[in-house]
Amino acid sequence: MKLIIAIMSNDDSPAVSNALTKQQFSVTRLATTGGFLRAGNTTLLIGVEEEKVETAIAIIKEHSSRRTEYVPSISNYDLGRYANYPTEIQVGGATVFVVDVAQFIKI
Ligand code: 2BA
Repeated sequence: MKLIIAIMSNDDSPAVSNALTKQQFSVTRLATTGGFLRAGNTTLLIGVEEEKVETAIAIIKEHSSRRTEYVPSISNYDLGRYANYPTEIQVGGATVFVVDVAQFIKI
């Protein structure tokens, strides 16, 4: 058995955990904080049989891949008027660890 530890943004985690749960994976959600940015993120713990690890990672990837989004930026004065230029930002992405489970016991 393996334990998948997946750290992702709070925005992506509901879609990831819903998709995993629909596919019969068991998921524990932890509210965590990134050490560098000190911003909230979500860590999912997913205990899976070894042969299902790739399926779980594919689901995580589908719903949390790094992508480009556009947000309105601060207005710039241009051509005699103020104009809003969208700014490109990178959102999403997940950090995934897969570790061996020595024992799995439900009491
Ligand atoms: P990512 O590398 O995508 O990491 C996103 C979050 O995943 C991290 O949040 C942290 O909570 C977790 N994480 C990533 N790698 C990890 C690891 N090896 N062990 C444990 N947890 C891990 P933050 O720590 O707030 O980092 C946010 C982003 O800032 C990182 O995005 C990375 O692009 C950058 N970053 C992190 N540490 C950095 C450092 N020491 N110097 C420069 N940039 C750093």
